[in-house]
Amino acid sequence: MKTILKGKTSEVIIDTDGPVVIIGESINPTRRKKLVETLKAHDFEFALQLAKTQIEDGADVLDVNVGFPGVDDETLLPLTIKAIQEAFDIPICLDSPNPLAIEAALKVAEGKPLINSVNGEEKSLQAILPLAKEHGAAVIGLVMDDDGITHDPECRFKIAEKILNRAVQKGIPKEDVVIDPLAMAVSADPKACMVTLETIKLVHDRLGLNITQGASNISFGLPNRVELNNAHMAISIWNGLTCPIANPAKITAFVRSMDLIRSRDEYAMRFTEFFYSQEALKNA
Ligand code: THG
Repeated sequence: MKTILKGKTSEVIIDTDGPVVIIGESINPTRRKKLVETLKAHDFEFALQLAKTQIEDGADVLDVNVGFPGVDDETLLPLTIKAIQEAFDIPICLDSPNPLAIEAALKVAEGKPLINSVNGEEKSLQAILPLAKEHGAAVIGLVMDDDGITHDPECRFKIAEKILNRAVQKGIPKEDVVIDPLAMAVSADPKACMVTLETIKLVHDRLGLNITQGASNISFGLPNRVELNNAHMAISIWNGLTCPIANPAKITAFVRSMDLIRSRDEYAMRFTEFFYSQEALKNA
């Protein structure tokens, strides 16, 4: 299954049989005071710097989230996306819980973006799917619905299937639906990772769709986060995860290793290229 995303002229293929695609998470105000302050002032320099660093570190797509208390994201999300796509030819993942902000962002996004996100709630399906269809965008489906979040992988799978069916009914191609199995903190729930890993397997085996997840969600509240995230990421990728939302500075070397081990990187080309590009940056 191939989900094709586009920037101004660039193209990124998320392929269930290909290498892992990295969606850079860093343009997100969570714990980034400076991003909040600069975005409030419509000063995009810092956001552009985060974009540049993430691209150098291996991001294929950039997640853009401008959610902070009091924000007018209907104005700010499109402005931020325009600034980023004027400077960088990269596909965007539009990250907002507000359908009006998503709609405004879709009007200015170049190429073919990824909407983050729709979920199985009736009002979300009705607000987001028509926008994805109208703008020819791909969409992330979160496996929660009007009954909230279930801890049964079969129930999470059923929500994924429902989102897919509703999208296809609306005329969205099935390859443009990417499922998020809801990675959550294992410190709060000892079964959190197992539920997510099993959901990934079910969605991969039965629907064959591309799968994303927040790579660092599972380690909230714990030390040694990178090691913990990567252990979880290895099993997730083995089960069918194809496009994590992550900090590329912390995940790219690991992802290149996974691709090489899984025979998705002939002659270790991407593995070594990444190593030498990082060496060049260090010596620049
Ligand atoms: N699924 C989908 N979208 C998502 C998430 C998801 N969007 C938001 C979030 N989860 C993923 N994005 C981020 C952005 C920033 C941080 C974490 C997730 C972040 N993390 C570190 C922390 O928590 O302390 C700090 C930065 C770092 O480790 O470098 O800032 O699950 N569809």
